[in-house]
Amino acid sequence: MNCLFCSIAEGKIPSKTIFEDDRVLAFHDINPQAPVHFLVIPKKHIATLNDMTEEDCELVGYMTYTAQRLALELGCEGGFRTVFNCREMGSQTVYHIHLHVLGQRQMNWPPG
Ligand code: D5M
Repeated sequence: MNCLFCSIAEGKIPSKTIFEDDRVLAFHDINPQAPVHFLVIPKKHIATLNDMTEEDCELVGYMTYTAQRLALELGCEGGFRTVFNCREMGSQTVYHIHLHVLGQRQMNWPPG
């Protein structure tokens, strides 16, 4: 399977890693949209949120907890945004789920 984020998780493609354990990897986004912009991915390949099953609930919850913990470590105690883009209409470009974490600037609503 040819998946960019699986290759990053396997260390075959370098990334600016922030945190890694046996379940998740967090790394800085290559095209940051805020002073803090990193991605949290599961090491397990799940293509889109539509492909998540009930057995993935704990893993996705752990991704969210990792996002929160790292956002605070990176100085986002005033708030931050998390985003899962899903498929074409959600503007997903990399088909391995990833939680965007953006911070250190004022976010607006609704997003574009
Ligand atoms: O977002 C996919 C995100 O992945 C987008 O913000 C760029 C980022 N990206 C793509 N390639 C890399 C590498 N190699 N390192 C770090 N970040 C990367 P989406 O939600 O799918 O639109």
